[in-house]
Amino acid sequence: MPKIKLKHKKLQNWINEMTEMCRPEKIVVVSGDQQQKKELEKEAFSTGELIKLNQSKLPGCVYHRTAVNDVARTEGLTFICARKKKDVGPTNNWMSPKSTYKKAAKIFKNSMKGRIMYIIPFSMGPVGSPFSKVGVELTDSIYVVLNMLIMTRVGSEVLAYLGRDGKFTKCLHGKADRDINRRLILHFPEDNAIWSVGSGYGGNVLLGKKCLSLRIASFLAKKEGWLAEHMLILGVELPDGRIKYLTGAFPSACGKTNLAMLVPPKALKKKGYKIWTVGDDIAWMRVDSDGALWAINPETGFFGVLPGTNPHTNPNAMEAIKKNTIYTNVLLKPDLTVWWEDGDGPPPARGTDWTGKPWQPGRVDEEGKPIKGAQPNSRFTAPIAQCPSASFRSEHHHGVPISAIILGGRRASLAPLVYESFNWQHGVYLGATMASERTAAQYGKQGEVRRDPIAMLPFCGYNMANYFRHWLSMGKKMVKPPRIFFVNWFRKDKHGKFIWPGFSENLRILNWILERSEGRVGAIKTPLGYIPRYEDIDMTGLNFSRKRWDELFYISKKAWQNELKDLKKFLNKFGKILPKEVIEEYKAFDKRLKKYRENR
Ligand code: OXD
Ligand code: MN
Repeated sequence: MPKIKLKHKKLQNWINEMTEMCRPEKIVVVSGDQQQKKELEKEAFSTGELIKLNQSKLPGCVYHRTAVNDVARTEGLTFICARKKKDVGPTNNWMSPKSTYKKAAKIFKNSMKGRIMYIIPFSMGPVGSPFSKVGVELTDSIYVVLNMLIMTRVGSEVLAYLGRDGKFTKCLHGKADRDINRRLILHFPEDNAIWSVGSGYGGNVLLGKKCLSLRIASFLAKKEGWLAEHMLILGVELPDGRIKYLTGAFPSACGKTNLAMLVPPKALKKKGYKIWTVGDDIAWMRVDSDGALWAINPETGFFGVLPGTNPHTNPNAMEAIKKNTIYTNVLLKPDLTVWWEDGDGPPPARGTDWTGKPWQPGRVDEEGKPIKGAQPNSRFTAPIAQCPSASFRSEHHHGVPISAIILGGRRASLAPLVYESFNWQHGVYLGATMASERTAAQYGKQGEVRRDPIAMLPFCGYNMANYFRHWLSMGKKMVKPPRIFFVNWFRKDKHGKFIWPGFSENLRILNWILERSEGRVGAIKTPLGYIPRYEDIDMTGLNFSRKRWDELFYISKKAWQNELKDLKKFLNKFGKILPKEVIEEYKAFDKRLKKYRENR
């Protein structure tokens, strides 16, 4: 049996145990240095795990295809294995730790025979910061190693920081035979451990990301008194030179990555506005010694969706992925560059699709449906540092101070463009009751409303009712908690057209949010919360009429009453442990609605 010798006895014992079970032929510790990375790439090119892209057009870029049945997170196969079922709540899949370890061990047994097991020591957040957490991932996939090198801080420095007895999350990943019937994504919060087997898709296998930074971290955050959230972090530089930071929670397919990298519209850029991207997916937030909320992005890379990413929707992302990027499941062009739907330019005359088959525009399947060149969830993995708007604060050990928290969703006809909660408790209620309509690109029925509290439904590592309680208690720890806002960029008119232009123009709304958070501007009180006055939004360079504005902010009493009915069904799932404050807010909103007189 291959062995390595480490100073850290617990780490050593755990690796021995996992080696015993998986039986790799060799063990390699990932050092984080460039030479080793080059060798790993070379090895992956030789086996076909990776394809080298055109190095003069895409320097440092590589290409990977996953198995066709392994293209997205598999929520149905994702489990929280706490000892008591009630601790994971009604929104998580549960299995008992004891029987699950046994079941998964059978799949892991001998699964790395003839293969190499890589040991990846990694730090989520700057190495050594009190905001950060360390993990060690064991994997038999070079693709995982190369992604982790972009997404997190990896290597010898982390091992040195762990010393002889530092705490770490045990992360085990094995590709096994990638049979969907033998695929399991398992979290053992009470053991600070993750086991993922049978998948090669990013969200299931880059264990620092969703598994550690959200599911395990949310459990730890509850215990230790901080917040691990599915949120972007961005800074808005104001014309007076100050930078104010926001975090934002949005369910999938609401443009979170685009918002994190927003480019100001010309007229606002001229006035001196600028955006600083701290992160596009995860925020870890703590109350610091000044009594304010501070946030770090524990990641160092983006793992973003490609279809729909283009110079209009996200020019900064297009810039960020020109070099040193891993492309997964897109169309491969004959010149070894890449293409995806709604990307940059028309489709090539021919290419190889994400499944490895020859492709031409207009190709259809047996049912006559168009065959896509790129998988709808195809991805780029790129270093944040390559993004033109990357923040200079990403290595700061306690991150950035947060002035406002944004929650969002995709609602075609219900929610106004923006509204502000009355206070922290009301803001938590807005978070607990968040929902979004599914798009064609998502699994499930198009247009169907999916409840997704604070965008954490698939990521909360414990009972969500207690998660709401934790949020309520965090508000009491702060001297001046950030204000909480809800935004909906996706309201449509009666012709089915988006009313608000979105993208860059969203900065006008972020600006109002920041003005509100500093008490510099007034607002209109509605049953939902405070909404902006038309004249308070900086519309320089944008032709947007008051009539369209009023359409954006129309509040339909009947539609909201129906929403409350639907919401009740969701909240009832939690039974008695739902915090009384959430029920109080529900009732107060119901009462405000009853009194409300629509003016149309
Ligand atoms: C992601 C997701 O990949 O939320 O970030 O699914
Ligand atoms: Mn995400």
